[in-house]
Amino acid sequence: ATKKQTKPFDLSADNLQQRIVHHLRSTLGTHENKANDKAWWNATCSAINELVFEKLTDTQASHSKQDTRAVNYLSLEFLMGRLLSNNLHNLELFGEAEQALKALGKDIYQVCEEEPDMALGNGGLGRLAACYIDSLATLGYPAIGYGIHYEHGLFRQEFKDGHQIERPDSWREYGNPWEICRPESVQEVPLYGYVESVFEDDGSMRKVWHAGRKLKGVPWDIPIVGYGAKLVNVLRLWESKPGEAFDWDVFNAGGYVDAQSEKAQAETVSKVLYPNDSTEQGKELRLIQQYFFCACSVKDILRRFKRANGNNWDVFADKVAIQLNDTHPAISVPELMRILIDEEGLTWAKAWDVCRHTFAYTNHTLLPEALENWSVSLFERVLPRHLEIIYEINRRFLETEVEAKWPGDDEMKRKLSIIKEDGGRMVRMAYLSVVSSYKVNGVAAIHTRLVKKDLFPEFNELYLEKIVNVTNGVTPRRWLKAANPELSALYDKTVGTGWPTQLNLLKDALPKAKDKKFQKEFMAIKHDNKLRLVKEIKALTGVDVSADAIFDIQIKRLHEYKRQQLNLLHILTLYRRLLANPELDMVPRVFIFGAKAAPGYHMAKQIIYAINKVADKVNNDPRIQDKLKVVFMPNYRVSLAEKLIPAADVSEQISTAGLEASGTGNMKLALNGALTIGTLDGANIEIAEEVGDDNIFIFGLNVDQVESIKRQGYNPYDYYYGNAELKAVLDWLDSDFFTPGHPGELSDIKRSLLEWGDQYLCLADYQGYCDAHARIDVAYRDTAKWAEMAIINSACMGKFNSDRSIQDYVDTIWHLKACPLG
Ligand code: DL6
Repeated sequence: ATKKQTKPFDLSADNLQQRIVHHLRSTLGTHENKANDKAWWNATCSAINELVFEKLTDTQASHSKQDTRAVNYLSLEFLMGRLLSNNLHNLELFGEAEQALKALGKDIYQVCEEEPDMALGNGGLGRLAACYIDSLATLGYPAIGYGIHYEHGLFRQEFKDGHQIERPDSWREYGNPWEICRPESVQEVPLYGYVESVFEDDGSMRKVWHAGRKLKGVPWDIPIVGYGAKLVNVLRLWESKPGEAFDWDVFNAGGYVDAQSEKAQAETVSKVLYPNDSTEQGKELRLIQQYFFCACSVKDILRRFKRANGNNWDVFADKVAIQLNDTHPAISVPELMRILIDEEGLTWAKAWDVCRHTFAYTNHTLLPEALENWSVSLFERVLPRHLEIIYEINRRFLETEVEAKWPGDDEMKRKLSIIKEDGGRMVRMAYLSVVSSYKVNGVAAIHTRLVKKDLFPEFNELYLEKIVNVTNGVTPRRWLKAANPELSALYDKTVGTGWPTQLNLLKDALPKAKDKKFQKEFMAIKHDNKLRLVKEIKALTGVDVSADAIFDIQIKRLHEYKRQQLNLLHILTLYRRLLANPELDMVPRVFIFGAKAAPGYHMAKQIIYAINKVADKVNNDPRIQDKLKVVFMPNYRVSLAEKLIPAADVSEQISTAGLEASGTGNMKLALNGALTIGTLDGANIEIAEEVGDDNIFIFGLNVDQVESIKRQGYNPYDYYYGNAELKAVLDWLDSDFFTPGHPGELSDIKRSLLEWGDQYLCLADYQGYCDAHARIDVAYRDTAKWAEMAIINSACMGKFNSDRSIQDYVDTIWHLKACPLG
């Protein structure tokens, strides 16, 4: 076990207590006697910020002095969750803060509950970005996250008669203590207009973009405290405002109302996060959002570069790495080209060389609907100069690189063109990203294999070393240390306190996996966490559940490929069996769901409705003697995940093989001692390699089998007619059993699985899935064996530390040098 380092801030609880009281009085203008919990939370944040902002300033000074290469992580989403508890843990001040608040009569957990989640993301992609900036800071790498300062994050989900209702999320309605506005770094963002060719006296020609509209990007900085506070990096989020020039004329001419409406239009750009976890296609506002944050970020990057290096463009790529988190920020490539050529006067060749050594791109999905294509006509209207640049990138790419590799092959040129010509002209943002980047990565081994084989096979042939794998990871600070304090303490005691950074150290607990005393301690912690969740379930859903049941949890976005509907079919199967035989010998199960559906995704919303309706029935049916419970937790988000994950016995990772790029919930759940029931998909495969096949419940078709069954012509009716239980549960959905008086309300689910072709092969995997659950039922009865398996799962998650992922990025893509403070 590693020795505990000295703390980054040697603050006593007493000292912290004084600072909290000071802020309560002088920052918030209230008093201990009348302050509510929100004020206590605010005062605690302010007390912590005294330290955080000091470190932030030191970090910035040190980085600009050292001027080493930094990574700029561009992401349309950062799903941060709450910051107070995380920051306290990373500063190693949680214990002191707990004591300080206790002395003031406050419970720290209750105070932390006051913080609204920063839900500036949809799901996996955004949460990954949050884990990565935590790891970058922890490892001491110079890095800055760039994104949008959405006024409204992902919608708040409520259920009304089982249906999902979306309500606005106003996370910063009453301010946010973690951010500071930086008016000195405001950027201007041009849009629309036309491009003029200006001929110079020397016969040369340059392009001038006359924008039709200008926005202002106002930066808000959120400090990112690394664990051990080696440094404090920044997440810089841009808020849109009207440009300086344009509304004053209208205003002065008496058009006060018109000026206000222009202001509102400009502010719309950072108003809301698009609530889809695959891409919103063709929406002008979405394109503007993407360009808005890329333009601000690229200008900000250039400003910092020029401050240190002037116009020495030869060293640009030595100092600057820009990571494109999926294709959403891909427009930053033509933006950098535009600035270098039109404003800085570089030749095309030089500018392209700079770009090609600067950008790298992460692909997060193979789903065709998520691959961004923008219509050429929309592009032309909104970003006319960028379209010209993309045309030129494409022309040169096809005429030189593709021609050299496949001479005279016009079909190949058509296939690889960044501009798709058939079925309406489109800009293929993924192709633009691959062509412009020096590295492209997938997010799990199987995913990268499929990116190479199915998504970009020709690019993989053309650029031999370009596509690489970096398997995702999660930060153990948030997802174990902060979320599961009891298990953390057990690990501290067992393997020492170094594990929050060296997660492989958890393996030192493996020899204790069979130790009865250790098993008892480990499972007692799980039980405590389950008891806490029992209360939360009661508070949020009104349902009583027992902590002695198996807690079987599926938490992730609602999507047909993630197959919550398959989980439902199995629940219906158990329910049917219990109705036929109430004495059926089964370990009681609580099936717990958490998921938001995109507001326009009909089938996803139907699945939520169906689960809620089945839950109503099952939970109130005395015949089954509480052996089965189903709960759908409303408003799934990071802070709810932190309560669910430590309490899970079973982790549902049941996507159709080949469709979940990686998954990260699978890692968090296993780290907290849940056993996975899963397909051979995404990072499940690597989890199985780490924990061993005996400690995971794998079922279903693998990627090759999925391909072959589809090739042969998949017919879901074969499974329907060939499996009486399956047929019965599907037919059940047509009745009004779950929706009394309204037969057919759940029929769309059956239709999608039969008439509409069962695109995600639920019926093919149904029996294997039920059998795997039966194996879980057997395994859980052997409490010692189950405990051993749970311990092995948790202790073997070292690989999935996001610090390891970041180190992989550093070694294979970014090549950064760690620059911790002093
Ligand atoms: O890489 C992070 C995360 C993966 O773990 C998930 O498997 C994948 O579905 C998710 N993708 C998205 C949507 N992507 N786009 N575009 O969130 O990325």
